Amino acid sequence: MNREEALACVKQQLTEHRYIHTIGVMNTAIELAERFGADSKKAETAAIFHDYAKFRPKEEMKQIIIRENMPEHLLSYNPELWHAPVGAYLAEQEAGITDGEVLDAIRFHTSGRPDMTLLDKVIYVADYIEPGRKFPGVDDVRELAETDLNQALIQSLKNTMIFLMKKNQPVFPDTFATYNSLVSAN
Ligand code: DGI
Ligand code: FE
Ligand code: FE
Repeated sequence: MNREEALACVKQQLTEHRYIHTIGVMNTAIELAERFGADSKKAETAAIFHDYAKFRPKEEMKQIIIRENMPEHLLSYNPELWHAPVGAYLAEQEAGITDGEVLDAIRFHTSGRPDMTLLDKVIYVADYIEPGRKFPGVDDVRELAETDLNQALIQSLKNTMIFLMKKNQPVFPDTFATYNSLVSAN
């Protein structure tokens, strides 16, 4: 599947706003891949499909999580987390994406995971800093991403956790585990 075919495939799944976000993530991910030495073609594909499942009904995502033996604790946390693992599954089943590294980058684009791959990091950070994002503190992350992908990742994880905690919302344990894996213990 070339870029145009992949974009046409996800466009049907997304709102106009989310499609524009996806284009932003794609361009940013390619830029970061080139800067930090990741595979830019894999970055392009993972970015295009990263929010593939964003608008699936919650009940459908829940059934897929159960049926496909995905981590059950996902169901006890914010349903916003579900579109990442379900998206990896559907990108394979429906869109025929088979590359395991690409599927993992989609699977972990919301929570991260301990010991993220370079491609995982590129997609996570690109999703956070693409030009359409207006989070408080996003410009600091954009600046860090000019030179240091890990620092950009740590800062975006921190911002997300602080954002959730300010709203008294639970933080998914995998997000904490990702953060912990990136900051040294001494
Ligand atoms: O799908 P996007 O909006 O492009 O971005 P995303 O996949 O990073 O989803 C972020 C949403 O997930 C945001 O509304 C916050 C929510 N969320 C809820 N709990 C957690 C969480 N995000 C992370 N990283 N960790 C959580 O524990
Ligand atoms: Fe997402
Ligand atoms: Fe996204």
